[in-house]
Amino acid sequence: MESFPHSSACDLTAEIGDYQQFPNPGAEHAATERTPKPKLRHVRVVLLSFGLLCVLQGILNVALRLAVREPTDAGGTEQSCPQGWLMFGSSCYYISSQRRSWDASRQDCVQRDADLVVINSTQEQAFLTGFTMAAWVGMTDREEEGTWIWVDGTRVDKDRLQWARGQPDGAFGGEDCGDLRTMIDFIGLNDFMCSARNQWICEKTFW
Ligand SMILES: [Ca+2]
Ligand SMILES: [Ca+2]
Repeated sequence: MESFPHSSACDLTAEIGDYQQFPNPGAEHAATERTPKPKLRHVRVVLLSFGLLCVLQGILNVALRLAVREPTDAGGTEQSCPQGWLMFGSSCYYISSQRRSWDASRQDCVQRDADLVVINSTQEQAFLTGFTMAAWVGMTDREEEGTWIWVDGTRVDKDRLQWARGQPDGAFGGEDCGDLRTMIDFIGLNDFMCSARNQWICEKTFW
């Protein structure tokens, strides 16, 4: 990169040096008397301009740093996730290492100022796939068998999201809670017994 500070400083000092070498016809005589060696003067000018440039650079650095930091200090638009959470799109995700029932998992999310994850897109599903073999997500068909609802009240778009092979199957006398599977030959959403113990995924959005 040509804009590297040192290279620009060198160019500038060279220019000043060249300029100093041009004779000043009016004061030539007096000048040579006051400063007997023009070469020494040349070196002094170079050193002085280099010093000045360094000072300027320092001031610029501080000013830039302040300018960059200011908006984040003011707060508001900065987007970051709590430590240990993952960021994707405009959401933060917590993936538990423990295993709990669907209800206990949801409770944990609420305590973290979040809720079980609502999967809104195939991209979001793809992002969350692979972290665990099975993790609770925020969908249930408790209210009406076969009608899957997210914890935010929206309906699960059954056709758009990927279900694991043959799911939902309502096995074991009805499975009313949803999890996300990443197992060999069994990848995608699945309905499962709410009382089973799974890992879980919490989500909180920036806005
Ligand atoms: Ca979501
Ligand atoms: Ca199932």
